[in-house]
Amino acid sequence: MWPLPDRPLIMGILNVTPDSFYDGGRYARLDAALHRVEAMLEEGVDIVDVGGESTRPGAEPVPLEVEMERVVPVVEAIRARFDVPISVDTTKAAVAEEALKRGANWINDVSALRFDPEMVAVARRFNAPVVLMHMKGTPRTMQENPTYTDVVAEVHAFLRERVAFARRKGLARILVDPGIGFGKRLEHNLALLHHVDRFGELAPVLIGVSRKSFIRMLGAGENPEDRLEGTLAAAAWCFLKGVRVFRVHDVGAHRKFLKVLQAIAGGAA
Ligand code: HH2
Repeated sequence: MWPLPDRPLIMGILNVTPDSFYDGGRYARLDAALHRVEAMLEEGVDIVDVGGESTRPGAEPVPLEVEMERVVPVVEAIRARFDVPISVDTTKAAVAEEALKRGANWINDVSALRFDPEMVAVARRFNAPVVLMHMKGTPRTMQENPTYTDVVAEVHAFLRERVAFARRKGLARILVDPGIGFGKRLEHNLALLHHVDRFGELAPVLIGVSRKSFIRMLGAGENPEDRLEGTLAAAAWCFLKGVRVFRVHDVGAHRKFLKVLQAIAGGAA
């Protein structure tokens, strides 16, 4: 799926983990994961993002073999049954490579090619679109007192450098993501969302706000289950600010929501 179509894309989250903050444990079994993909397709998903390592604050890294065992069979089974683009949410080049060999299409690397020096070569070999996300620190430590002088300028400079690095290494299919919740306090997340259009100067923007804790901090949903309205409000803002890909748990809700926004934005009768 490149170049990106000129409409907002919905990336459906499929965490095949025991511990993700919202869907942890739900899709760890292969049949449950496949049912979830089928439901997402019925709801209008554009690309399924398969992840085998939780990156919620405080999460411990998962050993390579464990992540492989979680991700690779699921990618293979999705590819065998469904005609849907697949993204692999990993920072490990070996996981990305195996997933791409079995039919995955995109790499979603929350470390922006920093954690594994082999990742860039894998992306180049498969000519895969790559999501470069900003994170301060690692998931285990990132929420320990994150500080910025000017969060928007700092994240912009980081992503600009990462895009330049990726281009230098021969990658041409790049998206950027300011990394909501990854080493950010509430005010940092709000500033990044407020100015999210700025990142569009660098590359098409992907955003992941789905049910995240900044929504709780705004008093709009104590538990992840209660945060759909807040998620959709953030999605509406991002749509109006030119975000191209929405990484979400609730595919159907976003599809309906974006249909109406698109129609109004386009002035359709
Ligand atoms: N957020 C999460 C994971 N991967 N990738 C990108 N590009 N952008 C994001 O904002 C993003 C991401 C965290 O959310 P989730 O997958 O729902 O939870 P967990 O990390 O606990 O598995």
